Amino acid sequence: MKTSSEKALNIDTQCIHAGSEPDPAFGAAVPPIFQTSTFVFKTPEEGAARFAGEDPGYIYTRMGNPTTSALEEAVATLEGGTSALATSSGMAAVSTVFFALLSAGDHVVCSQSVYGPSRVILERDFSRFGVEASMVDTSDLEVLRATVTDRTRVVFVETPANPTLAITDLAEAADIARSVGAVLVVDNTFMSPVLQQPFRFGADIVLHSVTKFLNGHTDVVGGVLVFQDDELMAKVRGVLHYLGGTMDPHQAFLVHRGIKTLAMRVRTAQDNARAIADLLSGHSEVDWVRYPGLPGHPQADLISRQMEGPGSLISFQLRGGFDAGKQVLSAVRLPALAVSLGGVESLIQHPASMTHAAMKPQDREEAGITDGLVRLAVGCEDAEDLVSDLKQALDGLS
Ligand code: LCS
Repeated sequence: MKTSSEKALNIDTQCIHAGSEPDPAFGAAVPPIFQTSTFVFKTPEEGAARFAGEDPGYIYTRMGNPTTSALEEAVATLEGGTSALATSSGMAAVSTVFFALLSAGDHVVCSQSVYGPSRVILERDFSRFGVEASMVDTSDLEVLRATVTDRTRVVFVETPANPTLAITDLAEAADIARSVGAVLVVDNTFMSPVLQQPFRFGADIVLHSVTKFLNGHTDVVGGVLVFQDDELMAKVRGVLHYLGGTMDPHQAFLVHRGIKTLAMRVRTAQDNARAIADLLSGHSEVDWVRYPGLPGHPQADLISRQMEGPGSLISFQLRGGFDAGKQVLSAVRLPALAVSLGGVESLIQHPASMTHAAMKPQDREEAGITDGLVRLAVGCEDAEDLVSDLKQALDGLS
């Protein structure tokens, strides 16, 4: 199936077919795993032409591999991009973008609530190279507008944000970034392209931890960067290929296989999350619930404009604070007590002591990551089973 015709197809169809041309050697129906570190040149001239960029053939797996290329084509198609670069982890995608686009004296603006390490590398590591970072509430557009300067080269947004589920208006953020000549990078991990396609709102780079929904089976760590602009892609690709955070072909094969069921997994998990959010919001032991699908959400208009659905991540706090949270983490039988999200299995964790533990306590508080916040990544189990399990854990508190 050709990429040009895939663009017009629905995302459910794209998930199954994108990047899955029959293998030209034997007609294998799915892209084979080219488990090789290097590629043999027929002649010295061919090798030289490949290095010179005059022959598009493969050279060395750190710089490209057919199995990885097939995955990249699939993700680019799903996101409405023109090209993609698969990376060894989501953090390899994040750090490669920062390395490629930031120099000493540059300024970066980052959502204050993001996956902990994404901001910690800016504050702890990129600061050592003279990059200045501002962590702000990007869901407040006035704040974002007031923070960018003519030195801002990157605006990095996660929406919905990990773990507060704060939502940033992507079209407005893109305008603000553009007004100072900065690149808008959107971490779309929580939504997947099934529920949100940031290029439609003006993003320049879309990234994912494919460890999550795209792979979906809790057995691979990986990342991807997606582009619409060839020059921007070439700049990032050059850095990725030499820094070395490339994806391995076996990883790529598994992620590509996972993508075939992405749309159905995302929707099943979302249906389950809606049922669980209803239970939580009506339960007397629950202090508050954050879930973009709850009625009366203050950003309901933006949510319906920007997102195809509320997704399957829920954050909540119990009246009994973290002590009660710990009890629930131990009392649930189905969600495993583990970090990560986006797999078919439900997972539950405590961000302040786990995924966001490396942040300073004051930064966590400012970002709304309270000590009592519990994050539930809802999976694809049966909705009734999940609801009754969570209910017995909550009822056990009273
Ligand atoms: N971006 C987001 C939004 C994430 O949630 C994560 C990981 C990353 C990037 C980094 O991706 P990785 O290198 O792990 O593939 N989030 C995790 C989480 O919430 N729990 O464990 C990992």
